[in-house]
This record gives sequence, structure tokens and C-alpha cells, in this order.
Amino acid sequence: MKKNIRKGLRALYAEDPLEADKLIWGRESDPRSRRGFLKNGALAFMGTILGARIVFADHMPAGLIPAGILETDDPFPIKGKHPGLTILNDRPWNVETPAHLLDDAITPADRMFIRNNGLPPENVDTATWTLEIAGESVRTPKTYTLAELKQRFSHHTYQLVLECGGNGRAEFNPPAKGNQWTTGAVSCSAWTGVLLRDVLEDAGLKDDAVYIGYYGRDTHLSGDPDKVVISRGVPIAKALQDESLIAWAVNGEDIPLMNGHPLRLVFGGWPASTSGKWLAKIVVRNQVHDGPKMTGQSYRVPCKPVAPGTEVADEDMCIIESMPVKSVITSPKNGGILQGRRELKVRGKAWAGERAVARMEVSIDFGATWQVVSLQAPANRLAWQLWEGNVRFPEKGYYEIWARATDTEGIAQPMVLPGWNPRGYLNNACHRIAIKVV
Ligand SMILES: Nc1nc2c(c(=O)[nH]1)N[C@H]1C(S)=C(S)[C@@H](COP(=O)(O)O)O[C@H]1N2
Ligand SMILES: [Mo]
Repeated sequence: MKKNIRKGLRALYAEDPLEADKLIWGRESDPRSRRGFLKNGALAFMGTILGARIVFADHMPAGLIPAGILETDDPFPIKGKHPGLTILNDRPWNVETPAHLLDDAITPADRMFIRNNGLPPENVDTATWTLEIAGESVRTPKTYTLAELKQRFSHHTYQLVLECGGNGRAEFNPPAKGNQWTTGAVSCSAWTGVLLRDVLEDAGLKDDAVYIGYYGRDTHLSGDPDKVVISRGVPIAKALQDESLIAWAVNGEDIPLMNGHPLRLVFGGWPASTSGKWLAKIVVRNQVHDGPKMTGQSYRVPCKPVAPGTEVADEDMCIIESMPVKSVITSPKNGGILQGRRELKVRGKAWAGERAVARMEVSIDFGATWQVVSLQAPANRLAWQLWEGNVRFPEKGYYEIWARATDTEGIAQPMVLPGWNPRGYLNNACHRIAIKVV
């Protein structure tokens, strides 16, 4: 299905999901049960489009776009990046990774998503690149060359989940402005660098230090060299964690330019917007950092839940810290066809911000029943966890596989969109894929 048609579908569903159901499928819904009733004609039509009868149509929620029609095959033109990635925007580059390309235990660099707010630096010279440590709460401001960083501090490698705070934004209703990420603004690669803590301790922190902020060498879209693209940060406690890195390598190689070459911060489990790319400067602050995209409505959600569409004053918005529990089905690919068999291996990844994932379940009947699948421990804290299980389909037809992770505090992914917020952050609803058994 072509991109514009998919977009049209989402827009239609965003406006009024029940009306869209009626328009597209002739699906009527029962307002009490939120369940969609497919009349005979509608059921047959939906089945025709999906290529098979929807076996558990009885359980299919109203206002749900079938996963089987959300696929894309657009080619991708950036050198060093996988041709199967999906472009959301090309100025600046914003590119996501389809779920089936996240099947590796460690995300290869060519499959890492790209989220740029401005234009990456041109002609990066690693021989002259420097990192400055400054700010009102640093004892001795310092500047290091890349070579000095590598020589002076011990090297560490961690697998870390980077997920954009806006991953999943495409589902919000009313829609939220910004890149319409579906499920693919996430990666878990092996990052190598020095501990931010070691560098901060070398420069020395004053007692009043509460936050760090970063500055990178990317250029504002306006072309104005004095305009900062983005400057976010984390509280000192997160900055001093064992896994908080200033990294120059990913999976044993130089970081791709689009992902921050030659130096970037990596804070696993927090919105990836905290992980400054093309890192030039870190400031130690005696207050919450207030750089561009740290204040106002950016990377913030209402401190208390609000009704969809509510306007929320800046002072009632809270900074996103740890990301919520989430998972993705990486095999089979959405829209897969199972021929001559009824049993299927399903696998994927699960993560939970600062926490770990304790349980993983899948459903083939739109969440009416769930089956526990096996779940591995993370390679290290803040890495994602691999899960896998077998599902059995009772008969031929169209199915959706839904996946649900539960974290160590007992918090599970919601099956539908969680707390609406003005900018469309933190959508950790269950991932689902379509499978046809023929
Ligand atoms: N200098 C700089 N750092 C940045 C950004 C940026 O635009 N400029 N984008 C941030 C955001 S919003 C995200 S989600 C991550 C994305 O990292 P990636 O492109 O390597 O996947 O980088 C963060 N660091
Ligand atoms: Mo982001």
C-alpha cells in the first residue's frame, strides 16, 4: 500500500475512528463495549483487503486500523544506512527502522534510526575535535581532544537502548505535531567510550551541581551559526551512573555521521534526546538545564493526566525521565503468510527504561487471552531483552499477534494508546503485527 494512502488512513482514523470504521469497512460499533461489529458484507470486504478471513473478528476492537495494511516498501537512499529504513522527513533527516529490521540482538549501525533536529556537521576532523567541560558548577573547566579522552580514561562498552521520546507518536488522537514515528525510533547497540562520570570527576563538580547539559556541532535549520539546535541534559544522578557514556564507537566501529560521529553522549533508558550527538561541550549546571528543547512543552508531558486535546500550561508540564516499559515483535515481519503450518515462532525485544522487563506475553485474539513467552536477561543494565515463543493458530485466516511486556514493578504495556499528551510522547501501547494463515 502506498505511503499517501497509509497517511490518509491514519488521518481518517485520527479524526474519528468509529466514523472511519464505518466509511472504510462498513464496521458498526457498539458504544458500550467499544467492540466493532463487522456486518457480513463489511467482514468480507476487510477480509478481501487483508487477504484472509479475520478469525477473531469478534474480539477486534472498534476504531483499529488493521496492522496488515500498515506496511511500507519505500527504498532508502542514505549511504551507510539500510535500504529498508523508512524516511519520515529529509530536512532534517528523520528515519525509522521497521520492526523486522530490529531482529538482531545488537542493532547494526546501518539499522539505527536517525533523529536530527538540525543539519549534521560537514567535514568532521577527528584530529582537531575537542570536548569542553564548562558551566557554573564545574571546579576546573577543561578541554579534551578526542585522543586525550581515549588516553586518559578507561574504556567501557555497554549495550544501551536509545528510544526517541516521540516513538509511537503517529497513533495519537488528536494528532500531535512532529515526526510521525510508528514503532521504529528505537535501537540497542553496543556503545564504547569513557564514563561521563570519570570525565566530570576529572574536571570536578561543585557541591551545588544538579544537572548537566550538552552542546553539539550540528547547524540550525535556519543556517544561523549562532542558533543552538538542541541542548538537553540529565540530572547529575543519571550523569554519574555506571552506564552513562561519552562514546566514539558503536559495535566496534566509528559512529555513523548521522548518529553523532565522532563523539556523543549515550544515556540508556531515557529519551534519546538526552544523548547529545556531535558532542562539543558539556555544561555542569546549578539548576535544571534550560537549553533549547529542555523547556516549555518539549520532551515534557502533563504532570497529571489530561483529557485528549487539552491545552496544558508550561508550568504543568514535567520533564520526561525514564522511558516506560515497551516491546516490539521483530519476527515474523508484519503481513507475513504462514503456509501449510499452524504453528509459528514469534520473537522480539523488550525494554523498560531504568527498569528491567519481568514478563513477556503474546496474544493472537486481540488481547482476549495472553500466553507467556520466554524472556532473556539483559546483556547489561539498560540493554533490551530478547524474547521468543510459539503461537498456534486454530484455523486458516487473518490474525494479529500482539505483544505485551511487564516491568519489574508490575507495570504492563497498555493495549491501546496510553495517556494523551500535547506533543505525543511515551506511546508504549502493545506492538501488533498481521499474519495470514493460508
Ligand atoms: N546534537 C544533537 N544531538 C541530538 C539530536 C540532535 O538533533 N542534535 N537529536 C536528539 C534526539 S531527539 C534523539 S531521539 C537522538 C537520536 O539519536 P540517533 O539519531 O543516533 O538515533 O539524538 C538526540 N541527540
Ligand atoms: Mo527524540
